[in-house]
Amino acid sequence: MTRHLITSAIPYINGIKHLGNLIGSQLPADLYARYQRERGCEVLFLCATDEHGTPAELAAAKANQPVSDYCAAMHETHAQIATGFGLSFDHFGRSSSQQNHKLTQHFAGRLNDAGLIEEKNESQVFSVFDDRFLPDRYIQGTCPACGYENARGDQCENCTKQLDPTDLINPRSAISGSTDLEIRETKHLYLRQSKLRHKLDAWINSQTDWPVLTTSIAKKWLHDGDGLQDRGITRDLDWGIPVKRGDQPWPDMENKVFYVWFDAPIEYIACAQEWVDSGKGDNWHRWWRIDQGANDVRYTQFMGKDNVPFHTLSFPATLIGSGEPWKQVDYIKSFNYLNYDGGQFSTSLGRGIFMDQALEILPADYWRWWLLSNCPENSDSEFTWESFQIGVNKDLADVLGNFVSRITKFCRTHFGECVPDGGHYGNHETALVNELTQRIRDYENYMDTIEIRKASQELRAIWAAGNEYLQNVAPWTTIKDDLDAAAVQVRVALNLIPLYAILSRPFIPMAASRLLEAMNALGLEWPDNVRTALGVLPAGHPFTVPDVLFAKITDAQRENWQSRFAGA
Ligand code: B3M
Ligand code: ZN
Repeated sequence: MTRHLITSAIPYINGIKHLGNLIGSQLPADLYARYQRERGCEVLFLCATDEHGTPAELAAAKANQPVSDYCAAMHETHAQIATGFGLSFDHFGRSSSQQNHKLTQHFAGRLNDAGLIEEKNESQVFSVFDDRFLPDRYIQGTCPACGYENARGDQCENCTKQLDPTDLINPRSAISGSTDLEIRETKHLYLRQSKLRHKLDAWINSQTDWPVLTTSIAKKWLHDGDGLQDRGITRDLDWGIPVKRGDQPWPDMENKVFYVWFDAPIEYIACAQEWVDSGKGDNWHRWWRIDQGANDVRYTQFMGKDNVPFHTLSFPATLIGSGEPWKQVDYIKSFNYLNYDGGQFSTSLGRGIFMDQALEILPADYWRWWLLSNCPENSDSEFTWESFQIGVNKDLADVLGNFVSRITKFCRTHFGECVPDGGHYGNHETALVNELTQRIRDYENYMDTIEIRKASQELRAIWAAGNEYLQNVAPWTTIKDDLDAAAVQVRVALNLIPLYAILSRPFIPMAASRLLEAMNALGLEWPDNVRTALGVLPAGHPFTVPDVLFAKITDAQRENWQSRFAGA
């Protein structure tokens, strides 16, 4: 069995994330982690809050709090919401951890020893009005590559190009809006990525199975030469990881910190150390060091498309450049954007649904199902309330929920709340076993290759097969003159419930648990053999009719929510 290391892009701490952020990394990563655990694989699933850099500082200033207090409180909020959504991280770490401080400084020291760090006196944008340097997001302006007017100093959100603040056209301070800016000299460290071009090129070219979205972005920035410009990895900020070479001071670099995008991916490794130090794990090396067991780990990363350049160029440059045997990613699953009701999600305008609000109005599984089955996999996709209502009402309530309630109630009426005895499989049952066998193998293939929309369609078809079976055999008719035939039909249909619960658990874990509890069927395994799986509830096995599994969304609710989340 493969051992799976799975990481989700670590969300910035600067506020509660919206559903577009959730489906862009954490939720699909959770789907995959849960699935691989169901299949019996050993999984280490890691995520963390990304706590450094200008997003954190700006948000703390706005909240009028010291940035370390702000981050500590916000981390708890993120963690609680993640639990609410059923995100099954083995550890939810913090990029501000001591483990990450040490490891980031370690990498900087190694890169320096390898001749891959250059100290440069350089020109940085200084705001006279704000009396400070303006790194990264402290500055906004027009993107030199695509002309987008609200590009930030670190990256253009529109075209994904990584930027330096001095690249921006018509720059302005993000703190005060002031355009009274000067260029001043300051010393910084640069990672000489260009020296690693051949190694990175070879590594990216050897990844023949990556999704097109990932490879096209990686190659675009690699071959443009642009993505491989030497990149500044330090900043004139107070909050962050102090610049050191290993545990040694770095002359002339006092009062500077590492750039957030330098330390954030290193947190993937530090997070595994945190997992061990918190007592939950016993050995992180066997996940991260190929000289210590990680050579047989399969490592999969999940992220939005704007994060791809950092994961295909910058972070691999850090790992390769260190000259140490670190585990490299095997597969990068990246996502397009989810739009909201005819526009974009907007944090500043309060437009769209944020994770905390979503959980206030409906249980997590409703969101999980819609988001995953409509995820922006091959192109951007759009959340509309109509589509959400249809997805929930049809798939969850009509297909899955209705099947469960119909058969459990029918059984209760005619045989009581236990699985009926008697009868033998006929043609309908054999056909059902064959159909499910084929569909489950297809479902497994889609889940293994992380084709999420296709997997969700297959799962829906598996649910629908239950309704079709009931429709075809019609136990409500059979029972009038052949009690044995009705018994086998009911027994098969009841057994579909735990089968569905196990298959659906990666998508809708809470509803799946309720089904297994109602059917008194805990501790079941993945249905490798459908015929065997349809016998797990033997004749005489007691169950209870579960409460309504999924309530339908009414038109009134839909209209109410639509106006409530439309934004200012
Ligand atoms: N925090 C950007 C984001 O939240 C960034 C990801 C870091 S992954 C190492 O989209
Ligand atoms: Zn751009």
